[in-house]
Amino acid sequence: MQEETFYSVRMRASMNGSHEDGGKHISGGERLITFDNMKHTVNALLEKGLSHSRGKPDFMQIQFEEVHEPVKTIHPLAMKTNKVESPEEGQSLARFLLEKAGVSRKVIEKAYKHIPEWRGIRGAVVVDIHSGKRIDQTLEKGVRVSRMDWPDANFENWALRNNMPSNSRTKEALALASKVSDHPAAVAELCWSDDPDYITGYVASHKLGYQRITAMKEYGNEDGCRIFFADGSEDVNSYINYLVKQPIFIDWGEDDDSRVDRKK
Ligand code: WAQ
Ligand code: MG
Repeated sequence: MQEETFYSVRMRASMNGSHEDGGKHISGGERLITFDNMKHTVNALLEKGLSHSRGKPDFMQIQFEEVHEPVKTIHPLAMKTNKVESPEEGQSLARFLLEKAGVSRKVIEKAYKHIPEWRGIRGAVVVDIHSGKRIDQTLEKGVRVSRMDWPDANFENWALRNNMPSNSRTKEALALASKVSDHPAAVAELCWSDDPDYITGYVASHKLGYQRITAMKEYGNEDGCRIFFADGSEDVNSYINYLVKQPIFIDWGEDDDSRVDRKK
């Protein structure tokens, strides 16, 4: 029996008006916490949106709500860092990994053709691995994965063991990728940041784990990408509902890290 009550806290910030009014997306954030962490969390999200390399927001919304669904705890994907010399090398490795994860070359190329038109989106797009078509209905908003978190003490153990700096960017990205891939409809994810000062991205899947790639674009470039490749023959609406609504905690244990490429 789960006794504690949890709260979903979400922030979004934009510039030149709200997102609805066509403003530029600056920053977003989603947390899952207990009530005693509310002040701290709201402040952390405020700080995240206020001091952002994409610009100074003139619109921000922070909201919280009690979560009624039971929280599920999952392990983080195992992580591997792939060092590359250039964005070209990074992008070609990303295509290779997507194919290894089960997305056909044809569908990968079809998705890549659309990436430029999806760059303003503040969430992710969902692409069907059979047709190569976008299958979410969220238009310029995108699907925003929410209600997941990774308690700090456990994340710090993970970071120490994996020789990673314990920064919140990696924590948030790995938590999101672990949630996204932990569903029967999930096939693979492709991501790089829209922040001009961060060029590391990743391909993630249940099978391959969280495969960081150290250069996916040039510094200064503000075009990000987040695509969830999904099996469209599964119930896509229930997948999207899972992404937005299912509360998830990440919990790492010592023996979770042998899983990269474990099916190879
Ligand atoms: N749900 C769906 N899409 C999201 C979410 C979310 N919760 N958060 C961000 N996105 C989308 C949105 O379109 C952003 O513009 C884009 O992803 C990039 O988001 O291990 O920092 O937060 O070193 O800028 C990956 C590597 C970093 C981290 C990714 O993405 C590491 C990153 P950002
Ligand atoms: Mg960003």
